[in-house]
Amino acid sequence: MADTLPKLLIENDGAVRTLRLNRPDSLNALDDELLTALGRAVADADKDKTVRCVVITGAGRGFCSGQDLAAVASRYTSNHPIELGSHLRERYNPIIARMRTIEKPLIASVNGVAAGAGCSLALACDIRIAAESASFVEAFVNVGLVPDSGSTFMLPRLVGVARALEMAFTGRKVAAAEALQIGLVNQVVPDDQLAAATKKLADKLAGLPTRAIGLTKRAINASWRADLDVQLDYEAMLQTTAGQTHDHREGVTAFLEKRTPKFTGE
Ligand code: T3D
Repeated sequence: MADTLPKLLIENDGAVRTLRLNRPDSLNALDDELLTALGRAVADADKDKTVRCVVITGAGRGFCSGQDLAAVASRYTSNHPIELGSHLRERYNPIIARMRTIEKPLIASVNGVAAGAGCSLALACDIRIAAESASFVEAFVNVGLVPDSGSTFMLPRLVGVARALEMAFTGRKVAAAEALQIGLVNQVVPDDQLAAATKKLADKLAGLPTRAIGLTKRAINASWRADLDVQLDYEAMLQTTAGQTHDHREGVTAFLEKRTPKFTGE
């Protein structure tokens, strides 16, 4: 049956923008229409100064089941050679790259299973908060594929090489409790408290100095390809920028005046 609902719901709550994948019948599988909408929504949130924290979550019982395999069924019934690289380069890679460079905090609120590229989507967020019933599946091997959409980059950095390889080789389901234990998620909460816990964290992050947070993300991303001397210099450069923000001046002034700072994100 064709989808009749918008495949991506965009919700604003103060300075927090939530992007809700909305194809619950397929556990929010990614077809081209949803990928296009998600790519646009991440870019829009990046450009919109009123947005100071972005949440990605799923409707229904799944977070995201990765590539919609039903939508590409025709590949497997024709004799044409299958070429997946161009699909990734065109559709997935720009979204993941933008998620890693958007200079505002990005939270995955993982409400259910995150599989294949859906797992990669969660990994590309800055912080993961998971419901107790959520799980993570590097499902690629189950369909004879290599982890993509950044999983081979993010996963070993989060959980270490041995665990990353084991998850990728076996394609087994990692439950939320184990995900917390191995550093794959930051927090696990009872299912009925996920929305409230996500809101609490998102509101907190949205009220912080957004420029400093963005520059921090830039610095930590850069550290993966730098040596210490280069990184020290980069920190000094970014601190010059942070030092010129309104929020830096406000933070120090508020401290000296013994009051709570009012950060504006500028
Ligand atoms: O261009 C390219 O192809 C390259 C890009 C590749 C990136 C990738 O993401 S490759 C990996 C693709 N994803 C998968 O292989 C995951 C497939 N799904 C599953 O393994 C399982 O569904 C889950 C582990 C995610 C969840 O299992 P479970 O038992 O909780 O649910 P279920 O019963 O399997 O699924 C519920 C429904 O969602 C079901 O539909 P139905 O029978 O109720 O009508 C199922 O077919 C549908 N569904 C789940 N995943 C997908 C999907 N439909 C389309 N595509 C899916 N990926």
